[in-house]
Amino acid sequence: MRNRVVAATCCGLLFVLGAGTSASAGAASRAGDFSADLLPLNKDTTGTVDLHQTGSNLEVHVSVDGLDDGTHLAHIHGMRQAEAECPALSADANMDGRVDFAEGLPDYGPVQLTLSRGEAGTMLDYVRAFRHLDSGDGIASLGSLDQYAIVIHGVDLEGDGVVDNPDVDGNGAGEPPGNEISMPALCGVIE
Ligand SMILES: [Cu+2]
Repeated sequence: MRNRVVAATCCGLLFVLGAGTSASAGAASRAGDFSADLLPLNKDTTGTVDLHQTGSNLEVHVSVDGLDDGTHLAHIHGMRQAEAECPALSADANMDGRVDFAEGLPDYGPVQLTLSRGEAGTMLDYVRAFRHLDSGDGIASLGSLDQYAIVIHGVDLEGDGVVDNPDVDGNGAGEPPGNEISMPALCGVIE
């Protein structure tokens, strides 16, 4: 039950932040292989994401090891027709030593596509297929993938070894600096 509450809180926030960006992209047929090297943001580990796009089909392979145990959301982030980047530590506006979800937004942009489906643990290794990416049907009309970035979320802030608390500050707000679920762990630009 606790996990369900956590997920609802988190995804509500992400949905709001991702709203208003669903401009339609061209319906041109696209094909290609892309990849993102996931580099440390708030967690000192690495990973890779391979993406294979054929027309309106997209297959994604997420591979990460060395995460904190617990929940790990994974998204394609970005602003259409703009270059999504991964934030530098200089984006840490409140100087708490981490680039939280909100602090990173100007660089990686809002959520465009959720890759995760409730995965948890220290290692992620899954392949997932998506469809209709160029059809403008409201799922995602992403266009060329190399304008986006991938963010893997979930960092243990309390030191209990588990990513499970969206409100470490305990004020009921679930604000990004104290949100283990939304805290970005790794980021990689799609190339
Ligand atoms: Cu995300």
